[in-house]
Amino acid sequence: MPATTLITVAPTGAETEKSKVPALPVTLDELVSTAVDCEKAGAAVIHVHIRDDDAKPSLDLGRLKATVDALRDATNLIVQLSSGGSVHDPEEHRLRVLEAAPDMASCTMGTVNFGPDVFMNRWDFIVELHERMQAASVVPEYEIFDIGHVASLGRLLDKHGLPFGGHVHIDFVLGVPGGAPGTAETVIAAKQQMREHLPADATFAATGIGRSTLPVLLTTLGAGGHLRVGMEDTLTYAKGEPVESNAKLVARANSLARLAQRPPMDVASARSMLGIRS
Ligand code: KMH
Ligand code: ZN
Repeated sequence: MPATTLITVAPTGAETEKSKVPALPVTLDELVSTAVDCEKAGAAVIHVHIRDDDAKPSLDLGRLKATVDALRDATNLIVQLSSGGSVHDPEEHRLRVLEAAPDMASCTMGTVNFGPDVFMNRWDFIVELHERMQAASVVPEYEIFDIGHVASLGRLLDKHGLPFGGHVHIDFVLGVPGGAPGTAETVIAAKQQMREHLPADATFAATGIGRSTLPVLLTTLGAGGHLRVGMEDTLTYAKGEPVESNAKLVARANSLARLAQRPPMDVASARSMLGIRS
C-alpha cells in the first residue's frame, strides 16, 4: 500500500458549459487562480483542458503554450495537458498538444462511447501518441475508460516499449455512459487487470464521474490507488449542493486521504514517482 496519495486535479474538462456552471474555470486567469488554490489544498498534478474566448473547448497551440507557462510561473504543480480534448477534436490537433512541452499528457487507451458521442482512439493513433511522447520526453498518464483498455495498454508496452521515465501510471475514468461503471467492483476488477497485464510497479489513480465520485474515491483509497478529483468529473459536492470550487474537492480528497492514513504526496515525490524530467 503506498504511504501517500497522489492527488490530481482536473478542473475544467471539455464537456461542461460555462453558462450552466459559472464556477467552472475557463479563462487563463481563472485556471491559474484555481491551480494556486488546488496546490495549497494538496494537489500535485493538474490535468488541463483549455477553452477559447467563447469558453468552448480548444486545442490552440499558442494558448496551450501560454497556459503551460502561466501554470509553471504561478505554481509548482506537474502540468498534464489533455490530449483527449473534446470528442470533436481531430487527431492531428490532439497530437500537436505535445508541442506545448507539458510535463505529462493523457493518452487514452481505446475508443469508447461517450454519452451520445464516440470518443475515438484508433490503435494507430494511440501508438503514434505514445511514440511521440517517448520522443518528446513527456510522461503519459494512460486513461482507462473501460476494463479492456488495461490489456490494450499491456500490448502497447510490449510492442512499443515503456513510456518516457520508465514508470507506468494509469487513471481509471469510471462512470462515463458507455464506459465501465463507477463502482467499487470496477475499481477492484480494473486493479486486478492491471496486475495481470502491466509491470508490477505500475501505479493507478481513479476518478468517478458524477454520482460515482465518492464510491470510486473511497474504494480507490482503500485499494492503494491515487486520486483524481475536479470539476471535469464532479459538479455536485453533495445532494443538492453544487461544487463551489475545485479547491473544495481537493480539500475533501486531502481529508479523506489523511483519514485513510495516506496523506497527500508532495510534488517532488510525485515527480520522482512518475519519472518527470527535471
Ligand atoms: N473530454 C473527453 C472526450 C483526456 O483528457 O485525455 C476526453 C478526456 C480524456 O477528457
Ligand atoms: Zn480530460
